[in-house]
Amino acid sequence: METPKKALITGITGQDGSYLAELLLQKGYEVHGIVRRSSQFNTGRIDHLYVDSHDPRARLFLHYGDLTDGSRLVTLLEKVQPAEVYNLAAQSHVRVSFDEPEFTGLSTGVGSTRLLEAIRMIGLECRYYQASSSEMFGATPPPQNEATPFWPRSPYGAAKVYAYWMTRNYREAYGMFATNGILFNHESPRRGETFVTRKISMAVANIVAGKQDYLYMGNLDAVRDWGYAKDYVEAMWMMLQADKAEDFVVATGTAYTVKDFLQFAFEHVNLDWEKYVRFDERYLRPTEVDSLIGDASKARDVLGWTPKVLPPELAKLMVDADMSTIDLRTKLPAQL
Ligand code: NAP
Ligand code: F7E
Repeated sequence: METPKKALITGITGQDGSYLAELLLQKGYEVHGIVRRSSQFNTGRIDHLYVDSHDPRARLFLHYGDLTDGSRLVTLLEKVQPAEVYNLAAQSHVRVSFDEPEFTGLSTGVGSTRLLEAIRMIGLECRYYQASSSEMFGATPPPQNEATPFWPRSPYGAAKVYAYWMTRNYREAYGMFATNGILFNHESPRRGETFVTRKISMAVANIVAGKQDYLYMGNLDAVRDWGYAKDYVEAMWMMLQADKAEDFVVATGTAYTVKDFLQFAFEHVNLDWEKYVRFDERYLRPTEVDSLIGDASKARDVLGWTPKVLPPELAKLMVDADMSTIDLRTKLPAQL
């Protein structure tokens, strides 16, 4: 039997990590994931993939680790010897990054350098994917592509710009196969509950079930290019199969406001969003990113990647998923 290819995913417990693990397992990989130790299990998004490691069929293996702990990254890489490393771990919430700028820099920014340096130190021959973000474009007007200058508007965006350049630097300085996927917003039923699309889809489900009266929100005029996370992890994998390491924008090219998304989600259950949504300045950011609309023609032309799900359908599938699990939730999410 052929030895399976090994991949290591940081951030495997997150939205993208869980879809990527699914994809790689389907493709026959042996998947290793780094999990942070917490006082409660934090593996809810990947539990359905887990087979006890004593079982000979097990192909998903989890290891404790943290991007702020460089020596652990060295020992893990040495032990696992992955052919592909996907660095998805980050403090990924833009609003929270204003509250925790230092931690965001240490994990989202310097964490990437720790991983790249660990790979270099042990001389591991592997392909490296860095989860870069459209937030790096910040205030630069759309459409944004690989040549668009960065103008980050948050500690999160600034940390991602640093990680982007470190990835390029390791590629140019040491000849590493290190690539940046510059992904625009992507969502799913597994999206964290405090990101805007999921906050909306959960609120719709809660309102229909009579568990919530109002939805408190911030800036409804921001324009985003929302895609489906399941489509986007395929682009990550394609980037590491390419002939050479390059950077790629991944986006749908569509532009909708937060108001539009509210309308798609509420209309799906025949409700008028304006009757339920109220303003709370807590959800405003000190500096906002007004408009992100990606031009992913390079990913289409070089990798053959195209998105399958676009925002109106995305809103509906997220609402449907939250409606179908509403009875399993015992309490409302905190309005963070
Ligand atoms: P997510 O759901 O917030 O998941 C983040 C993951 O990182 C979680 O597994 C989290 O672990 C882990 N993590 C956080 N800090 C860590 C640390 N110090 N050490 C180790 N692990 C740590 O994010 P996502 O939406 O899947 O996004 C994946 C990546 O793509 C992130 O880097 C994000 O910044 C980037 N990105 C996302 C989007 C998007 O629209 N989703 C767009 C562009 C780029 P816990 O489960 O323990 O918290
Ligand atoms: O906000 C506005 C908010 O938090 C989208 C991350 O995955 O994508 C994500 O960052 C917009 C913003 O995502 C609320 O002001 C209004 O304009 O869902 P979000 P984000 O900040 O775009 C990028 C590409 C990443 O890389 C990040 O990791 O919605 N908005 N009212 C609100 N946002 C939230 N969260 N909550 C509100 O109540």
